[in-house]
Amino acid sequence: MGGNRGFKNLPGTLGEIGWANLQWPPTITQTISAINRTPNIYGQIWIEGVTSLPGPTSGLRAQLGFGPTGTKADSWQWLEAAFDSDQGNNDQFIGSLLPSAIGNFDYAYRYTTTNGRNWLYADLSGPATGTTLANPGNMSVIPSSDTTPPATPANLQVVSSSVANIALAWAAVTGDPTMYGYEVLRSSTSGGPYATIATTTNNAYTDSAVIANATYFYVVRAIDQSYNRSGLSNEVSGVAKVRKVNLTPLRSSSMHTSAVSGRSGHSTVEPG
Ligand SMILES: [Ca+2]
Ligand SMILES: [Ca+2]
Repeated sequence: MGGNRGFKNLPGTLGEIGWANLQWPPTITQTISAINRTPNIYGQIWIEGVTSLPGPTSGLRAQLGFGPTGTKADSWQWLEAAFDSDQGNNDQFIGSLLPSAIGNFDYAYRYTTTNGRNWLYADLSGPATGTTLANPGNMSVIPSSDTTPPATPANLQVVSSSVANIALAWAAVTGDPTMYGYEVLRSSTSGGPYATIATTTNNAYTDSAVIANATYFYVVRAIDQSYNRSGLSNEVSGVAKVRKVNLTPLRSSSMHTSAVSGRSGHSTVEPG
């Protein structure tokens, strides 16, 4: 029944959206964290005779996005926002951000009634023309008190491969009291430049975004809860085809460090 609540969905247009915005807050100061998200960020939208009905609107989606200050919004990172509540005749959406770099950013909402084929961008002043926003939210991402990166991961290996994926594993990094996980980086050429393809809390990752028979080059780095990044591990290459691999045992890089330095007990942290 709720599926019949929709508005007239005109292909390729957003004409049915009467008004939309980034509702609140106008500014955010966020201490960088891999765990603690920003406060909730709200956006509202009005479609005549539709959003005033109780509850969410079928076929209406909203996303919350952010990018470096002054950049066009269609180049930003966007994530799906959830319906929050009815506010007067408007639908209100809710979301939060988890920025992974220090700096100054704009944020805003965008809305679609065509399942993402067209987006209406909206800032604190209301609907925007195009993707250049005059009045976005401003987010300052500041460093935390922890500025020491984890140790660099070692012994990165391709543990298996197929036409559909390449599986990687590496020695777990320990010794950073706020250790969080790893970033997996990939390049089509040895030595990079690498693009980050995943963040994981495991010391293993399976890359399924591969083309059969293509060759990929991987490195990993460790990150702590403040997104301090270690150096890059050794590079490995993988081909997306069936391959038999002989495993060599993985061992902890901090245990390795301790053994070399002759210490026992507490693990040590290598400077980045
Ligand atoms: Ca509603
Ligand atoms: Ca640290």
